[in-house]
Amino acid sequence: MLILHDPETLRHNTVELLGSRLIGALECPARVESILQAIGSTSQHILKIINVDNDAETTTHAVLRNTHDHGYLEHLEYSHADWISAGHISENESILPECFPTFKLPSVDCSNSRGSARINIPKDRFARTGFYAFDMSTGIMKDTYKSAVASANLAVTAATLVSENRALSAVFGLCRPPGHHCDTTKAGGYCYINNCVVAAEILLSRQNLSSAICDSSIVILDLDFHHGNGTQSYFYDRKVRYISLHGQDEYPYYSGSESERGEGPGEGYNHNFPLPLKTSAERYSEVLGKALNLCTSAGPRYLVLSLGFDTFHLDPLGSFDLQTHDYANVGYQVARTALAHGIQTIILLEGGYVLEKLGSNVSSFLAGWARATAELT
Ligand code: SP5
Ligand code: ZN
Repeated sequence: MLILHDPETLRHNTVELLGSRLIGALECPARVESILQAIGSTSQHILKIINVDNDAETTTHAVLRNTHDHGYLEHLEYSHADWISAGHISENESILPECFPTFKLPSVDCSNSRGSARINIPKDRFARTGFYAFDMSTGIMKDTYKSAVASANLAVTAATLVSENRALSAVFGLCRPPGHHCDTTKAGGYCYINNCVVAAEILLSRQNLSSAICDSSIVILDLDFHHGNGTQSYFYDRKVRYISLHGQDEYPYYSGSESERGEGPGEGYNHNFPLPLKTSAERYSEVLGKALNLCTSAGPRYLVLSLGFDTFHLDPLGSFDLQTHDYANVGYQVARTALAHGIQTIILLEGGYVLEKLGSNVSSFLAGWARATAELT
């Protein structure tokens, strides 16, 4: 497995309101450090260090502008400095929202966003932070934008490498911050830029396709414990299949039900598998089998795998019952399906918050992947 990492992704380190406490965000640099340490101790994988300043960055900025709201991107890039110059925070503090635009107003401006009516952008800088966020777990600190771009750049690089080399069966981007909760206009759930959207659009553009037209060449499978509301919403009216296994009635609370099947041209392309509290590894594997059957049904060329490890039994933000050795089976199951169908996989890291175990869980997943690869190639 080719694994991609950019040290710039380690700079983002912020706060969140969890329960009623303002704490250091559980999504922290030590997560990726734990993974690097674990994969460093085996020689089975190739770790490639990417620097966001390389050629791919131009492509990354282009795909960001094509997929994400421009006002939102500017907010990510400049709001921290703006708050500093206004004297509201010091260099090492983070911005958090205080008020969200949930009011029903007579004057709405739908012109700058697809799908949802938008309230006018507030002039007040405190208010603007709420306009561009949907929760309080997504603080903006001085390096957030740099890390988010580096994270997205890993998705771009993974997608580019896979599309340039048919023999490369899988590339794993150690993305952080994660992406699947971001809907391209708002930050939330530790996500600022939707890396999965970015990877999918790169894969499509390199085939001279766009998600706006019929396309079955890519399929997205989301195995983070939480429903990928942002990814679902981006593809909801498009013919790109999105499949998610996640905790039922858990964060982000307002999406992820089985009844969400896609709309318009995308109707029938969205598949949610909400699973109850304490779902066992056996049950998880059974549902994953169904999801993988859906993945292969239209003969895709690429699988984009949003991979979270917050399905771990000890995760503070999850409630499933997977243990370290179970990730080997998850890796094996996905890899067998992908390899048997000639599908190339782009794996993007999403959640997983048990720092001491995240590295071993990722290693276990990779060992399962390697076993399937050894059997099938
Ligand atoms: C990428 C990702 O995994 N984001 C998740 C963000 C979740 N943030 C808020 C979670 C609130 C959880 N409440 C306690 C649940 C304990 N089972
Ligand atoms: Zn998650």
